[in-house]
Amino acid sequence: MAVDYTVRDGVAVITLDNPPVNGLGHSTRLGIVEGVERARDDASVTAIVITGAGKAFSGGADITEFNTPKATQEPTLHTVIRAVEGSAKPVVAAIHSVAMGGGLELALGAHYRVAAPGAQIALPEVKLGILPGAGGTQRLPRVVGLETALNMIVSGTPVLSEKLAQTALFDRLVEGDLLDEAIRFAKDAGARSGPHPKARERAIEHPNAEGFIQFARNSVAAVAKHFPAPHKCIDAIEAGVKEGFDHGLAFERQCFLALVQTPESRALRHAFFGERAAGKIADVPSNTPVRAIARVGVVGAGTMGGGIAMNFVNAGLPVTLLETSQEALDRGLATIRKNYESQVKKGKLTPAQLDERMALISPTLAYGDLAQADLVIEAVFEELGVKEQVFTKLDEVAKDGAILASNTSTLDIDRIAAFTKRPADVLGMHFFSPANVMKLLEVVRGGKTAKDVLATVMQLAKKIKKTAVVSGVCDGFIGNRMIEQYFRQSLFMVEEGAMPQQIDRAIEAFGFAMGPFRMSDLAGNDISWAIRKRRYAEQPGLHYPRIADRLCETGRFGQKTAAGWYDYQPGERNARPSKFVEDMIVAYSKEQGATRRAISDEEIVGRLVLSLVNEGAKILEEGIASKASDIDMVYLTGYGFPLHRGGPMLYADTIGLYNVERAIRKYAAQQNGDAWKTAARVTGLAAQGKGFNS
Ligand code: T1G
Repeated sequence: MAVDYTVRDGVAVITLDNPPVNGLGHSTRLGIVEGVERARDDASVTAIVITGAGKAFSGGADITEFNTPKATQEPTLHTVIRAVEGSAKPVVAAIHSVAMGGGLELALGAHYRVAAPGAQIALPEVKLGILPGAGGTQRLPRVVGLETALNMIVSGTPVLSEKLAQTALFDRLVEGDLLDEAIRFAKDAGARSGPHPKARERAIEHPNAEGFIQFARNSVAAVAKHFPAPHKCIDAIEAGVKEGFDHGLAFERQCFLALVQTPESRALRHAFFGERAAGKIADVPSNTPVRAIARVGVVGAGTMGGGIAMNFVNAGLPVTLLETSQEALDRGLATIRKNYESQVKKGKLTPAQLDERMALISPTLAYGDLAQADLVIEAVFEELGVKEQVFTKLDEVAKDGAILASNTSTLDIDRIAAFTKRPADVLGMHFFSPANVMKLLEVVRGGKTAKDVLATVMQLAKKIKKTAVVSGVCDGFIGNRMIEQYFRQSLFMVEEGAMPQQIDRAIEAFGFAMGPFRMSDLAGNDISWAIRKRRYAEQPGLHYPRIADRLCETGRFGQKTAAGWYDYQPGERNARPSKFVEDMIVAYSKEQGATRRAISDEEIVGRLVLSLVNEGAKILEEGIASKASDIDMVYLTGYGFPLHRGGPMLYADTIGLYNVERAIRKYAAQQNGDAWKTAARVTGLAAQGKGFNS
């Protein structure tokens, strides 16, 4: 049973014991009700304490039960809370570490609550696309006030227990032994005659509730563009304010049942578990010993090297930063300092912290200064010969056991590892620009990369707050390999009849932050031009649209030349459709003898997104990615795929692989060449009626 029951000094102690976070799964819910009834029937018991074993009071409902029969199997959380709140003997919730979601709602059903300082108190359901579904929208405003409750519920952000100590949420903040104090408190309460206080009976006081709620609605509108849950949170709170507790509770229940079925909630829950699943590698046990990383070396102080260095410095790790010239080194350090100074200006960093962080960086021109580094990451020019020089040198100077990582975005890690006598210590750590901001880190596992090296880097990624996804070795790993097909389709569609601005508008309406042409103008059209030239040389038979080459031949590299697919006013970043580019495109199509046709937004979105899905399916087939949710995490954290869609692979599941396969067949029929060879994984899963994530 996921609940322990003991009696101490006439007080029944019900301890939630359902690792890892005392999720309120069915067996835990049952245990609580049985504990309350057992205490009720025991004349020697005068009061009840509910507390949590391990690292949480409770992390809330068991999300893994959602949309399964267990989630609504009695006793539901409502039933549990009614049993607690209806107990004639006083119930004290003793909270430590974490009280979130249903866990906080359970505590709100208790008559009293005592907490240790530092406990994270939250109703984070909105982050899962739902809302507190067990009375949180009704009880929390009654104990912490309307404004604090609404902000907590709509943001889902945890508040530390001591910050709420002066509210009616807590009767006491306990510095000493929490359980001892809770039992003492319960014993005293038990000695007092009832009835004992119930949060539901308190009034919600606010001088202008209606005005505040309207203000909250206006401020939520901006952040909740693609998500229904924040609005529903406010609706449920408002129902309780206007119509009273019971009506509010019933309305909250309706909202919860509606939201938990939405694709947006499914996407957010998918991302929640996907983030955690990414850190698990099937053949690397979670207890694999890791190497100590106390000092990091970074080779290259350019945009990437500087950003990479900042990640480790931000986590308090000293970094030795190597460059080939003093001028390059000074420039790199100046950029890092400028980045920190802008954070100081925004109040995100104090001047003292800026100095502390800069002091953690040891600039050098000598490879020998990397000898003590436990991990060295190279971020030098993307050319195999240069990588060879660097890794040959690193192999000479780095200490035994040092991990040697390449930030390469496309080159073969196995070939790089072969430049050293220690291939087991070599892997890829592909950061995304700007490296100190983007959450995604592709960890590229070479054929010889040792398991403890992988485990070490995956743990280190958490420390530097990155979402690390393991990729096998192939051209472009996971993200760039897929985005290549996406850009390829965008160029085909320009040649066939669409204009850049139509394509960008269509995919941005789907939810991407930036369409392919604005993105290319931002990154620099010459970057992708260089990659295409390499591609043409490697795969001469490849059918590739050449319109982008034509653009680059005119020198229109994007924002950096104030002209790309779009025109830009000097110093401005907003993209203006370009008559020159439109004329060039029309002339090109004519030159190719192609008859331009109108292409619908639906076809644009379908071809762009399904080109990602189809390539992602091939990546799964080849074992480059081990699970579909890893691919989704790459796209959600590194490529601006809309979070409310859950990633390309979940989106494919949402529309159904049967429909994905039909659409791919349609695109293949209308477009010559090999662009649309349906992945066997798509066909296979569609035939079984399955999805990538089922
Ligand atoms: N349900 C199921 N599993 C959960 C879980 C949950 N609520 N919370 C965490 N886990 C798993 C997680 O997947 C991971 O699994 C392990 O626990 C450790 O998590 C009615 C309906 C509590 C702050 O949204 O924010 O209540 O990878 O790595 O960093 O209104 O987990 O080990 O197999 O995150 O110490 C609302 C979500 C639910 C809280 C701990 N509650 N969890 O952080 O560990 S909906 C939440 C968290 C609800 C009611 C509604 C964090 C944490 P594995 P972790 P951590």
